[in-house]
Amino acid sequence: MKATHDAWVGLGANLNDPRQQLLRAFEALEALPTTRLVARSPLYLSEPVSDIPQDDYINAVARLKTALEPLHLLDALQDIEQKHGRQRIAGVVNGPRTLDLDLLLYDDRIMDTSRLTLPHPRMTARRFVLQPMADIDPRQRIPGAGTVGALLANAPELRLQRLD
Ligand code: PH2
Ligand code: MG
Ligand code: MG
Repeated sequence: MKATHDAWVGLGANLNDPRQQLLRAFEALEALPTTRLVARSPLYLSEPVSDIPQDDYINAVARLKTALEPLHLLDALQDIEQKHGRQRIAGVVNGPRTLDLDLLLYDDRIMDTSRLTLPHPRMTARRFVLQPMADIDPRQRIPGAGTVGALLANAPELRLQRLD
């Protein structure tokens, strides 16, 4: 297997036993074809970033080595979301969810299409993404934005509690 690409995935959930959702999602990522889960962050309890009142989230990130191309990896992530009972509600942005898997980084790829934007456009200001990434590698570069560690130092405050 030539799993040569370096991909980072953000995991989030705040419905239906969110901690269990994330643990199952790590297993599903591990089971993807031509893909290895090379690192997983601790789990965090985080305050929702949303205009809609909702429960706290469980967040984490995963680092993969994969031979899947970005859009195939995205298909695979959305497939896992569906299997976890994710329902997308038309017109509702940042609503509660059983499982959200966001492709954050794929090598140093920059792209902006209707299906996929890389790097993930909101990752540079979200502590619930940057903190777990920093636990794995604070020197990781986000194309066009700098290192995870530097971005974390400047990110807006957010209530975040490490769970394990
Ligand atoms: N995801 C969102 C919107 N707001 N807030 C937290 N704390 N964690 C998330 O994963 C999250 C969010 C949209 O994907
Ligand atoms: Mg998201
Ligand atoms: Mg998403």
